[in-house]
Formats: sequence, C-alpha cells, structure tokens
Amino acid sequence: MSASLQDILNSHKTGRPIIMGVLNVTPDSFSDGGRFLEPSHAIEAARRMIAEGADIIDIGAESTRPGSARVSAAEQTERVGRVLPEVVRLGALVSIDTTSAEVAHFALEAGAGIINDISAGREDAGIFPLAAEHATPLVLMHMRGEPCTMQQSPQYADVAAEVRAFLAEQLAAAEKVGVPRQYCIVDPGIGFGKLLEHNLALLAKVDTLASLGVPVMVGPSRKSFIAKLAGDPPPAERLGGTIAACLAAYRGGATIFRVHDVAPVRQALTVAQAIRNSAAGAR
Ligand code: HH2
Repeated sequence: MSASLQDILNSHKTGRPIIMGVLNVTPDSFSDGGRFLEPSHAIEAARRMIAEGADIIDIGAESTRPGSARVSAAEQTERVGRVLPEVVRLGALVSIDTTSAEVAHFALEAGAGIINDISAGREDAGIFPLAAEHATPLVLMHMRGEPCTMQQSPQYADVAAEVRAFLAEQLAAAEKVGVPRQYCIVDPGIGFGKLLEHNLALLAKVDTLASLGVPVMVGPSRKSFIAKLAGDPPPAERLGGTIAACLAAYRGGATIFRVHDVAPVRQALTVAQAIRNSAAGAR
C-alpha cells in the first residue's frame, strides 16, 4: 500500500520509509539520460516503479549533473507535459523536480502533489508563494553554487552544521511567505557542491538535519561518490553503494529516499524498519 501525503509528512515521526522513484525526462541525466525522453518509455518506467513500491514519482526535465546546461521553462514544460498527466492517471503521487515556478505551476495544474526544488527557493522567488497558495508540500535542498560550477573546489568548515543552518534559514523564509513548516521536507543535496568527504559526513550526520523537526530526504542514488569509493563502476552498477547510503541515512533519521532502483531499496528499507521496530519492542 503506497503512502498518503500525510504518511509522508509524518514519516519522521513514524519512521516509515518512503520511496521516491526517479523519472528523468531528459536527454542528458548522468545515469538514465535519454532513456525516458520518449513518453511511452517514461510512462512504462513509472508503472514499473509504482509496482515495485514507489510512493512518489519524481519527474524532472532538467539534468542537474555537474556541468549540465540549463533548460528553459518552456522546454521543461513541454517535456513534463508529455508524461506527467499519464503518470497521475496511473494513481501515483507525483513530485515535480524543478527550480522554476512556471514549470512547478504547470505541473501542479496537471496533478503533481509535491514540489522538489533543488535550489530551496533561491533561484525563483515565485516558488514559495506558489507552494503557499496551493498548500503544496515542498522539498528544500541544499546546494553550494549552481550545477554548472558546483564541483569547483567546494569548502566547508563543518559541512553538516552549515547545511543545517542553510536549511533552517530556507525553512524560515518559506514559512514567512505562508508555507507551513509541516509541509516542508529538507534534503542535504548529496553530490551538489560537495566532495566525497562532505557527502560521507552528511550521510553520517543525518541526525543533525533531523533535529529540524521535519522529514529528511536523501538522494544518494547511483551518485559518483559511490564510484569513488568502489572502483569506479558505471552508474547502473552502483546499487550496493546506494543501498548502503540509504540505510546509513535511515539510521540517522532520514525517511524519504530518492532512488532509481525502487525494488531493492524498498526491500532493504522494509527489513531495516522491521529491525528498528523489533529493537523498539524489545526495550
Ligand atoms: N538529485 C538529483 C536531482 N534532484 N532532488 C533532491 N531533492 N535530492 C537529490 O539528491 C537530487 C534531486 C540528481 O540526480 P538525477 O536526477 O539522477 O540526475 P540528473 O540531475 O543528471 O538528472
């Protein structure tokens, strides 16, 4: 049974793991670029992820891999429009992965129920008012710099504390415009302006973010920090590392997991949840 919106927004209190399946309708995403640009392929992929236990399908039309080129709102809308209504018809809860209020607005009108903004409202000042007006849950993600430049020697004194401070600020900014705090989800932005050591520290210290009192989401899926640790496998062969990162984050209090490989991550988290429940019952 997939999770309701309320289940998702309460997941940090219940410990229920929520799976967000990635659907990139882009020609250039780092792991699945070009595979789902054809609408029928994208819809089939969504159908499969739902069958495998995805609670949310995250649709994005702009790659954010390091060095990627920007995509206009018109082009994003065009790509999203070919796929999103059909995915909504499958019964899925859809999130729109965009920094553009225009694209997010289009997606909400077409049936999306969550906005996933990797700029946490900094790129387009229209995002917070839009989320407030539509009472839409909003993912606020930390990113240092912009995708085209973000991996150029990022530096932090204390990465977890700095990411927490940024997210606390953006939570307050969103609240000020009328987005209720209980509609916000925070994300450390694994791979966005971070070196290997920063990604590892953030995954090890998810509890620092969980103390903000809203659900924590992580997106380590197939990312290059896994390749750096594990002999440089191609993206499709990074499942073991993806699962390890999700389990570590779950242990720290993250409950929402943005992944490409839904079935195995769902299975791993179901077992982790059962172990956690058994430990709680045994106390
Ligand atoms: N990662 C990517 C895109 N969107 N959103 C959130 N909230 N958290 C993430 O970690 C995150 C995200 C990048 O991954 P992917 O979509 O697979 O690749 P690309 O940006 O190349 O399309």
